[in-house]
Amino acid sequence: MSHCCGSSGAATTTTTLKVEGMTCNHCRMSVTKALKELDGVTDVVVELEGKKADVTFDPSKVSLQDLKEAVVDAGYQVVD
Ligand SMILES: [Cu+2]
Repeated sequence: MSHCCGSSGAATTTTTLKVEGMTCNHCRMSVTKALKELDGVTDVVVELEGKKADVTFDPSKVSLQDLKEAVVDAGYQVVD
């Protein structure tokens, strides 16, 4: 009942979201937390000054749209 070699299950990808509305460190934390709470998101790096969020996620578990919605739900805007 075991698969052959290959220990890591998740094939993750990284995307960068452009986030508007973050003004302080608290905002950065809010966006980070909102994204990290999503199932399938493995890493989040938010840059306040760069107005962006680098998100590493498993696309089989969570979609880009889900990421955007999480940011919007937290009270910020994602721009294309
Ligand atoms: Cu703030």
